[in-house]
Amino acid sequence: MDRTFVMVKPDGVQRGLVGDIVSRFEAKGLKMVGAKLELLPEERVTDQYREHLEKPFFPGLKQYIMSGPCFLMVWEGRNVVPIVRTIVGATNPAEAAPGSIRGDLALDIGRNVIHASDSPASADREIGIHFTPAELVDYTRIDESVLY
Ligand code: RTP
Ligand code: MG
Repeated sequence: MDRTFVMVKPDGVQRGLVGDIVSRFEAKGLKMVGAKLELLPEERVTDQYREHLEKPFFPGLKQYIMSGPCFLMVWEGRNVVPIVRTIVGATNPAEAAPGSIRGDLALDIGRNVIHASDSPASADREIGIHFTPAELVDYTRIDESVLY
């Protein structure tokens, strides 16, 4: 089954948005298979955002992500990577559709509340950065027979 890495950024944790965000993925029918609240070390932030290392916003991005604990999750479901990106909304909250997490809950591209993997390859890579296999659990959602 497909998996993706999702992370509520420090602004989302500090604003008390974790429950709202988790609810949206649960209500969609996706399955949470890993979760933890963690202050990320610099190496993992750099690895996570390595495609942006040379961008002018990188130092500010790193400072933002390390400014407090993040809520890290792995979600599972058919086509979960693009489905989660749609639920998250456009990178710039000013362009994110109403009903999406960033459209509803964020205002500024530099404080856009949440991260989600942008492809299945990124998801595999990012899950490997942040979770050990033992931290990912196996269980059955009540509606799984309908989903799969
Ligand atoms: P993310 O990786 O966090 O899920 O966001 P994304 O795919 O929608 O956007 P991406 O292009 O990967 O950018 C990563 C994060 O960097 C910050 N950013 N700031 N100031 C800026 O112009 C700027 N551009 C990007 C955002 O926090 C963005 O989510
Ligand atoms: Mg990205």
